[in-house]
Amino acid sequence: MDRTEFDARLQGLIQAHEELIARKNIKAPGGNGIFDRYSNPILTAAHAPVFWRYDLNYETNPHLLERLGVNATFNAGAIEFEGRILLAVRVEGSDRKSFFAIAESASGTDGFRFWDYPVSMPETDDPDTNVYDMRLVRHEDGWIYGLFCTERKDPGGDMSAALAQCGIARTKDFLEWERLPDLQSRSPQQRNVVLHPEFVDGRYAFYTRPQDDFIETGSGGGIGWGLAESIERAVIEEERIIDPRLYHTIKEVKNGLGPAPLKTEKGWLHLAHGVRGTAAGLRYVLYLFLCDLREPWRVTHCPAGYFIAPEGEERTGDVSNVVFSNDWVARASGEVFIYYGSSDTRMHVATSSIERLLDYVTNTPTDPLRSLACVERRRELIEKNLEILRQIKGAKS
Ligand code: M1P
Repeated sequence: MDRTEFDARLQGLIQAHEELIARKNIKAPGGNGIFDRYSNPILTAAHAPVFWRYDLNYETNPHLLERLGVNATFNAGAIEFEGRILLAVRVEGSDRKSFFAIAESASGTDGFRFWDYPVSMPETDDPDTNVYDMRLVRHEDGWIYGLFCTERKDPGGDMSAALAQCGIARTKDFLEWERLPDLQSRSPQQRNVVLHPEFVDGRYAFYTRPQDDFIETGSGGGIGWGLAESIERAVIEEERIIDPRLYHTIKEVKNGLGPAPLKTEKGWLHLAHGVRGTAAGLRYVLYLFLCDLREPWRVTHCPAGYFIAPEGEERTGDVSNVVFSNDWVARASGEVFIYYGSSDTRMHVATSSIERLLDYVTNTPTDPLRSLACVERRRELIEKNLEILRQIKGAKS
C-alpha cells in the first residue's frame, strides 16, 4: 500500500468509527409497559477506538493491519458521575483476555465514547489471569468501589480449570484505582459479588454467589448475603442464601445478583440473572425482586418469571441466549437506565422508572410453581378482563 492509499484507508476507518459513535439511538417501538428497549446496541467491538487496534505508523505498519483486535464489549458497570454516564466496560481482546475501559456518554442512551486509555487495574500478589463484570457502587464511606470477578488458573485442575474470586478496587475519579485484597469467604469459588451501598450494623455488606465449581454452582448456589468488618481486608465468615435456586423456574441452574440494589420507598430493588438449562445450552434472563429496607437480606416481593429475556440479535453471540446486567443508574428524575450485555458480545440499554419497576415488582404475582395454579391465575385475569371488555362494548352500542 502506498502512502496515499494508507492515508485514505485510515481516514475511512476514523470516519466509520465517528459515524458509529454519532449514531442516534431511539426507543424501540412496542414494549410491554414495564421497560423500553433501545433500537441499537450502545457499544460493540467496533466502538473500540481505531488507535487501540491499529498501528497507525506507515513505517511500521505499511499495510495498515489490525494489530490488537477487540472481540467484544459487554457486561459493563455503570454510574452517574459529574452529570454524565460512565460505563466500566468489559472489553475482551481477540486474545480472550478481558480488561476494563471507561466509556462516557452525555445522554446515557447513545454517544458512548471510550476514554483514550483502558484501566490498568493493579494486581494483588497473586496476579489475575482475567478480570471482568465490574459492579460500581458509590458507598456511604465516600469511595466508589468496583467489585469484579478475578479469574486464575486452578493449579489442581486440568487445562481449563479456573478459580473465580471477587476482586475489589476503589477510586474517586476512575483514573486512579486502589486495589484491595480479594474478598475471602468460605466458598471455593465466588462470582457476581456485589457491595451493598450502606453499612449494615456498622459493617460492609456483600451479596455473594457461592459455588463449588467454576461453571456449576454445585449443590448450593443462590444469591447469598454476608457481612465483613473491613473493606481493606474483607472477610465474610458467615454467608446465608437469601434468594435460592428453584426447580422448574428461570433460576433452576444458577442465579446471581446484577447491580447493587436501588433504595426506594418500598424497599431495596434488585436486578439479577437467572439461568436454566435447555437442549440448546444455558439460557440467561434477568429478573427483579424487592427486599426489606431495614432488613436488606429479607426478600419481600419476587415476581414470577423474567423481566428481560434475550430478543432478536441479543440472542446470538459468543455465548448465545444470554442477557446479563451488572449495573443500572437511577436518575434524580426517577428514570432508570438498565445496562445489559447480550450473548457476551455487545452492550444495550433499556429504560424504565422507579415507579414502573415498583409497580411491576409489587403487583406481579409470585411463581405458583405448578401449571394448573398458573392456569387458574390466568383464568381469573381473563374473567375480569372479559367483563371490562363487555362493559366497553355495551357502552359503545
Ligand atoms: O456466559 C454467560 C455469563 O456467565 C457468567 O455468569 P455466571 O457466573 O452467572 O454463570 C459470567 O462469566 C458472565 O460474565 C457471562 O456473561
